[in-house]
Amino acid sequence: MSNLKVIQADITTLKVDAVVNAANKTLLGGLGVDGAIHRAAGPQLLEECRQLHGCETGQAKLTKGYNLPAKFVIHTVGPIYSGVINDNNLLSDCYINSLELAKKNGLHSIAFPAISTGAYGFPMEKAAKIAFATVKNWLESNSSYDIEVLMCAFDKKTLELYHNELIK
Ligand code: AR6
Repeated sequence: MSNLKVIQADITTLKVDAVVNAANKTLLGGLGVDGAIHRAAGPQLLEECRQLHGCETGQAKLTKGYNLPAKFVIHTVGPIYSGVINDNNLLSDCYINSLELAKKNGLHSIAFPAISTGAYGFPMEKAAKIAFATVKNWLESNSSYDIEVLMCAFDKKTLELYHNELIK
């Protein structure tokens, strides 16, 4: 049985098979959740990321978790919000491709941050609707695969929004 949960946490503290990183196309680190994940994982993460030669928006790539409690990191690149419809599709792709990568690697728990809602400017409410609709749909379409999905809110306001989306 798969399940979807909402939590408020620093994603770098979560003991899951994979944490998702809201990275940029270089995959060479940055601020926000990306910076926090690289700091907590240690310099070996950047070394492995250098071998990946970047990542396109909406796509996802896997590395080890190094010093993180999580075994792996799934790096995905959210869209920089500009208000066009394609932003929504690309954000949805981030969730789908991360889940597909987790499944392909036999991972059974994954934690997502609120991709694109910080530096990349995606409105939180809109992003939350897309994130939950996408993940629920993926879980339904992959109901024979067991995976626990944690939607990780960094602050209380996001947690409340996430709770509302969870029960919809
Ligand atoms: N745990 C969980 N969530 C967090 C954490 C954390 N430790 N830190 C921040 N958040 P952002 P983006 C939340 O800016 O918008 C980087 O420089 C935060 O509150 O990290 O996809 C990359 O290198 C927000 O809701 O990612 C890229 O250049 C959410 O994570 C760019 O920022 C995403 O905020 C990506 O921007």
